[in-house]
Amino acid sequence: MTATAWTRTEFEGKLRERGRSYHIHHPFNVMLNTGRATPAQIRGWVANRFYYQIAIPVKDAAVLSNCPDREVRRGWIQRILDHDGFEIGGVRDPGGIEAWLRLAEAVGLTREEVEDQRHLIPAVRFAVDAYVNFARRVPWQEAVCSSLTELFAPEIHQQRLATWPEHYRWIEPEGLAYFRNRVSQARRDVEQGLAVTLDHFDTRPLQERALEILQFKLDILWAMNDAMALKYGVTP
Ligand code: AHQ
Repeated sequence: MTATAWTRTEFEGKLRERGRSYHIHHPFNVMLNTGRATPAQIRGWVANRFYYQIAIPVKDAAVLSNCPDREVRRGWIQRILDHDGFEIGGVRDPGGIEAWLRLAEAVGLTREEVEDQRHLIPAVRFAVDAYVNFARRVPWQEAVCSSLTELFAPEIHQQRLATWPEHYRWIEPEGLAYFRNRVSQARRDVEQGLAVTLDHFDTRPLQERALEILQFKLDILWAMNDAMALKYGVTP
């Protein structure tokens, strides 16, 4: 006898409950956002997270390539523009990957040493590649569901904006532009991602599958922090 499906409100609540495993609670991130990170730990984080940032538009293109629904694609394609930037009808936006490279320069890295991935930890590469390959392989609605770690992202971006300027005066403030842009972009992303997820996963087994998918992506973010903590240490 299959349990009855949760209501949309109950289901959204179950998704949000998984925020307990979000990487905002990882010791490495707590160190970063409570001002205890050394410049070397911050540079290591920025250089390794760059690989995640450049993977996002590739992941999103995989979702688009699997998605036959034009309405969904019209919304989803915005994510690629957010990261890769664009020049459309005279409107230019350098995009989030460019903003991340400005963050890299603001923390004392060169663009070259970030782009050539010399600092990339193998386990970070494997975790990020697992995300991209997941999005290529699964039904597009499951890939959409995996983006819902962004339910918890506005808080982590706002936390950085609130704490880094006072803790890390050596970082030029304009380097934090990426986090400023993501607060609103993440909110808009989540609106679409949550709507697709609440609509598609409409039986209890499917809803349980959605929670598994979200946990898989939460584990990817957590594993990236584990790798950086091992390599750069966590200053108590
Ligand atoms: O900068 C981030 C970003 O562009 C995205 C896209 C989204 C996805 O499609 O999975 N997730 C995500 C995230 C970004 N930043 C992370 C951070 O901690 O700065 C958070 C991460 C997420 O919550 O998945």
